[in-house]
Amino acid sequence: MTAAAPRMKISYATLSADDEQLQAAFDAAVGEARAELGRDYPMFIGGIERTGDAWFEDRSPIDRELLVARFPVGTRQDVRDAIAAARAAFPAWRDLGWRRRLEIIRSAAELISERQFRYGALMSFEVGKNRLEALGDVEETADLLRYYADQMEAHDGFVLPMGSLSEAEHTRSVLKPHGVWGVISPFNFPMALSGGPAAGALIAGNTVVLKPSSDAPLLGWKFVEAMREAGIPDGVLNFVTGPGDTVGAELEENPGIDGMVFTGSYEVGMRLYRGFTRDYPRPIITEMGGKNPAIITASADLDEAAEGVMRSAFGFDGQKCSANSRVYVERSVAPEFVRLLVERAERIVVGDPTRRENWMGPVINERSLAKFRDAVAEAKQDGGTIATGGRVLTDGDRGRGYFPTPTVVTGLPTSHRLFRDELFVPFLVVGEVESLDEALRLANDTEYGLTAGIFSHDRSEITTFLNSIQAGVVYVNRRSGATTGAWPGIQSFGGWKGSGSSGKSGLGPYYVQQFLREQSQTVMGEEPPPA
Ligand code: UN1
Repeated sequence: MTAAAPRMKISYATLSADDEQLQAAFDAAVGEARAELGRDYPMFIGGIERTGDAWFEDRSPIDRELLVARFPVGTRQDVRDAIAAARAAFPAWRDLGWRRRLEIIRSAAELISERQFRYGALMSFEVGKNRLEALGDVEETADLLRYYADQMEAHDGFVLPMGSLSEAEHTRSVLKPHGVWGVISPFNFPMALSGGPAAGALIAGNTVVLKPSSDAPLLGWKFVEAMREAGIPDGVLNFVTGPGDTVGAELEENPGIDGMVFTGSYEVGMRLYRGFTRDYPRPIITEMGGKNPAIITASADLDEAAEGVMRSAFGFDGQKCSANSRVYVERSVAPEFVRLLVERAERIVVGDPTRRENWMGPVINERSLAKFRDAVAEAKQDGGTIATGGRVLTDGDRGRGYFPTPTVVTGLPTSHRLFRDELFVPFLVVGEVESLDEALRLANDTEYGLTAGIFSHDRSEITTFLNSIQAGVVYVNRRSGATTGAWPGIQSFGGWKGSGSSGKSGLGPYYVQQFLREQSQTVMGEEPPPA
């Protein structure tokens, strides 16, 4: 970035789009990013760049004619080599000690923060995030590295003196790394959900093979770039690209992988969960989908509710597993709530998200757009009303990308599948309910349990909600996002039920421990040597 680039704290919830300095810095970064598009990038195996015979294209969802980058079509052999390199690098990385590991991770975090505009602009081209969402994703990555590093330090490397049954006995609990972790990351937070899980594993002393989404490998690559510049030793963080059914499958099946983090859909996550533990119980952290509800009671501030729902339903086109995709609103306030929501949705400007004026960009690919079209058609056919949206914009430049409009559907029965299935598009269904109890019953009647929100100004309703909602991340009266926008060290982010497997959340205080296994050490007589 240019010398004038400001250094700002950017999160999803706190940033103002009116900041002129920020907008100017982003404009400059877009120009630089554009000049950087269209290059070929290698995989990294044991610190060595590797390409191959075949390439796949990473094209921008803003404009199909825009080639963002090309990456190698990795093979099973590439993955085997990456796993072997990670195994070979493991003992030295483990024995380096956590203090030294933290220095490397923390300097990578600084590099990522310094480059927030450059990486943010590239991300905007690669996945279609608007400026603030892209900058937020980059800074979230840096904060994840910092926060997980702090965790290791706060627990003094997870060595804990235990009790003893006699004076001659010294016992401690030591958490130790497993070995090699696979990280499979999604397109929607291409940097934070590559960097966060990889950092968790690395801080704990494991080595990593990272496979990014084929829809968005570039920001995973940029994370690895920053880590390499920060001094991560060769072989500690390997990077492979290619299809799920070869590269992903090898990660799942290869016994040289000791643990796995997967973020993505419920279908793929559950298949992986079963496959990965087929022969023995290897740890696997899966973060899967959501069908996240917002409940609006008669005591809500409807303006606050409409704003919070709008931001979480349509931010990044609803392509967050935290997105708000269904609303249960008390009948008496439903018409007014829908009016306020529609008014806001219609003010959203849709278009090239690298440009300041556009708040909503494209969805990631043709398949997503088809899903959107099908949902609209199905809603109409089954008697729903398209309160706003329902269209795909194809005029001018937008015809070269995938631009749905923010869509609100009313009038469908709450038993309809559009209240049940995750779509990952800007499509929100609103159902009317008689009571909070009915809303909670419907909200919980799902295989998912990721995020949820309520808008209510009645203390007892809020208590009831907090006591009975089945979700890992919940928000009350949050104008900046009814169900989205968790931040490292502030909101732990993890799913219950079909949304996540571990019961401990990303972004939270118990994350790093999941990459470690416990050893009890009893030494008789003398004090044990340092752990
Ligand atoms: C995801 O969508 O995969 O709370 C994760 C949020 C983000 C995380 C979303 N921090 O919206």
